Amino acid sequence: MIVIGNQVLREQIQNEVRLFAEKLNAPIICSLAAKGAIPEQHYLFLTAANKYLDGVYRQPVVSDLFHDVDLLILIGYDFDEDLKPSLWGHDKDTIVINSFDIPTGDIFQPKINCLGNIKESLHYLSNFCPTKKQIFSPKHQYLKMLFDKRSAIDVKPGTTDIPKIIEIISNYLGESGILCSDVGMHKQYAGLLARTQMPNRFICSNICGSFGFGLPAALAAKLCNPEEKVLAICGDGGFHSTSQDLETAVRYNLPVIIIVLSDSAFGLIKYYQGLHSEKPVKGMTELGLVQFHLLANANGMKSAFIDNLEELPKVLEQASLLNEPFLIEIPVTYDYDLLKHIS
Ligand SMILES: Cc1ncc(C[n+]2csc(CCOP(=O)(O)OP(=O)(O)O)c2C)c(N)n1
Ligand SMILES: [Mg+2]
Repeated sequence: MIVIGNQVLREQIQNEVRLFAEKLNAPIICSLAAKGAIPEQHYLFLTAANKYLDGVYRQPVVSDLFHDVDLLILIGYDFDEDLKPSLWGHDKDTIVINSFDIPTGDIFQPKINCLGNIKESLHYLSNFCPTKKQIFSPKHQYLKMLFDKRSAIDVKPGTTDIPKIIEIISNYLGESGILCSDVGMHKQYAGLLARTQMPNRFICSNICGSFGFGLPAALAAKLCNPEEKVLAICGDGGFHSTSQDLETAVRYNLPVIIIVLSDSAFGLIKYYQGLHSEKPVKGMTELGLVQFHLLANANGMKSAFIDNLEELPKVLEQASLLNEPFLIEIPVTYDYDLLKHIS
């Protein structure tokens, strides 16, 4: 299996990586930071991956993903991108191919560390690579179908269909639109489920994972790509860190769309408290109700409040036609018990 990290995008060597994978006939996964290195409909591409896969797909995906894998070739990979070696266990052989050394410390020891120009390493290694006859194991065949569909996820009654929101956003953005994600539960859904066909079309804060990233990232993405649709997806908690940039967006008239998923909570933290059977601490992870659509108006920005997801595609199109910054507030109820559904 080939595992792609963000260095591949930084060095713009995604085509060489794809050709290498095609020569080997090896399945491909990537970190959230490397989304778009390989178009997600590519016949060898399985999924962007991290530890939230099981929860988002509500079934034990991670163990099946790595079950039949005997060798992982990690290209431009940094374990800090949240695709940790613990996901595949420590009993599998690994080859790291990177242009600079990332100290792995006690986290994992690659069997071979192939350090130097990645393009040249791939070129050299491909002379020795046998081609696998069978592309996918039966488990990978099933997973490919699941990942390509994305919508195969059931939604627990009383919770919001977050995968549906991500699907609508992906449809709106098309192939070249840019999705910037803030940090929280919503980032895991967006990172694992958004369809990303081109490099640098999914932007999120990795390693530091600082929330408040989504809105300013979207403004920067729009400045760099004025012709592209740009959308920020944010949670209500993190959004407060940089919500003053609503005014920046208005002042510079940067036509980005900002979606705030409002669960009146630090959702991801509440999720972890649930996993550890802790009660959410009132006033710590649960927040008061904020009317984000009014906050946008207070900054001179138009907005919409949507409590029926059916309306979202139309509102996105209308907002896009306005050609000015626009905020959409969506109240959500996350499924905080995600992993408990896996037997
Ligand atoms: C600056 C900063 N402080 C704290 C955290 C830890 N943290 C990660 S996610 C999260 C909760 C995010 O809540 P929200 O923005 O509402 O998103 P949700 O999880 O509800 O989708 C927190 C506190 C962080 N990543 N960055
Ligand atoms: Mg929240």
